[in-house]
Amino acid sequence: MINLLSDTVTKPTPDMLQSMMAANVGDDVFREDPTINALEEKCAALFGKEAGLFCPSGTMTNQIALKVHTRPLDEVICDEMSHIFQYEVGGYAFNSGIGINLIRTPYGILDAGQVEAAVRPRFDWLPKSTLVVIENTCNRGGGGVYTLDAIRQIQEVCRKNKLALHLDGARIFNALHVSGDTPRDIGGTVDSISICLSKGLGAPVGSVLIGDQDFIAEARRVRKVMGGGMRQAGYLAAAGIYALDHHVERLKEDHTHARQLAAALDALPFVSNIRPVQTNIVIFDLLPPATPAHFLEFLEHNQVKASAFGPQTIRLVTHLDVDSEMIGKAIEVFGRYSPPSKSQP
Ligand code: TLP
Repeated sequence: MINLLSDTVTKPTPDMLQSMMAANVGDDVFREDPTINALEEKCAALFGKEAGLFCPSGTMTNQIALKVHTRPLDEVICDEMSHIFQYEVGGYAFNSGIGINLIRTPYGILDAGQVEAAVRPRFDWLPKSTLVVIENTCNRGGGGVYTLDAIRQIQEVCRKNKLALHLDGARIFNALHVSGDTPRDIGGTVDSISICLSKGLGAPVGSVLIGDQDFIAEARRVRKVMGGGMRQAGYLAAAGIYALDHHVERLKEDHTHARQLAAALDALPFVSNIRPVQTNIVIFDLLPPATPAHFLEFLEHNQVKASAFGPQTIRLVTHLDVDSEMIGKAIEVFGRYSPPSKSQP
């Protein structure tokens, strides 16, 4: 099976498994897991932040960040395509009691002017803007990347209006490959970052939230109340350390594969509106009478998996368990697809 559902589907490599098995562990709720401590320090240092917190998922790191940066009745400003709005079960309202102020953009990349316009004036009858969340790369927008300059301008709006700035960096290393910026460049522009180890980096589990000491101290308490205080999870953190050491450079292969898929799709008559491909995500629309259900069934029948990402929309994601040969095969399968005739349901 050529699984292009998501970059979350990867299995640990034999070398990663070996480093997991060899991990030195302890009880992390007592902060006695040396491998988790090392991972948290490594992530924080890489981005020039003071501290880190290992969590089971990117949803949890984002939700903790929302909770720590805000108080009930506050409002978070973000793109309408943001993961925190689309795919976290409305957790901003449930966990933090906050509202959300959505900005609409073509590919999920905000500009400072839009953010400034969304900041609420201070009246008793309005929600209070206290936080901006940006997503780099933006998943639903097709894996698009922020320029450092664009983030710095948003940072300036936040500073002027006393707003915190959180980065959902589930795929931040994909973004850095394209922008050429360093982790420290990005770390200097935002208050907190959620870094996922279980996406393109290929670890089976885990995300790390980074920020300053006070922020992470409070985040640790919120992680506990969410049930995310783990014990000997150093076995999982070891996979994260391995991934950071061995799987960052190779992300550019995933980007090449995504571009190859997009170029092949562009030539097919039933495909339209391929979003600009910058990283490892390819999003496109199917022209009727082709439908996602029909297309995905054909793919599955031919050993290729992809997902529907809207009524006429498909998403493909490349990752370390998909090599060049598999990309070639997937392209060949796409080329053999024919949409149903109009009369067919
Ligand atoms: N995204 C998943 C789905 O939820 C859509 C995927 O397959 O891409 N931020 C971003 C930008 C994400 O794309 C995701 C996962 C998360 C956060 C949440 O991470 P997990 O799955 O670890 O909770």
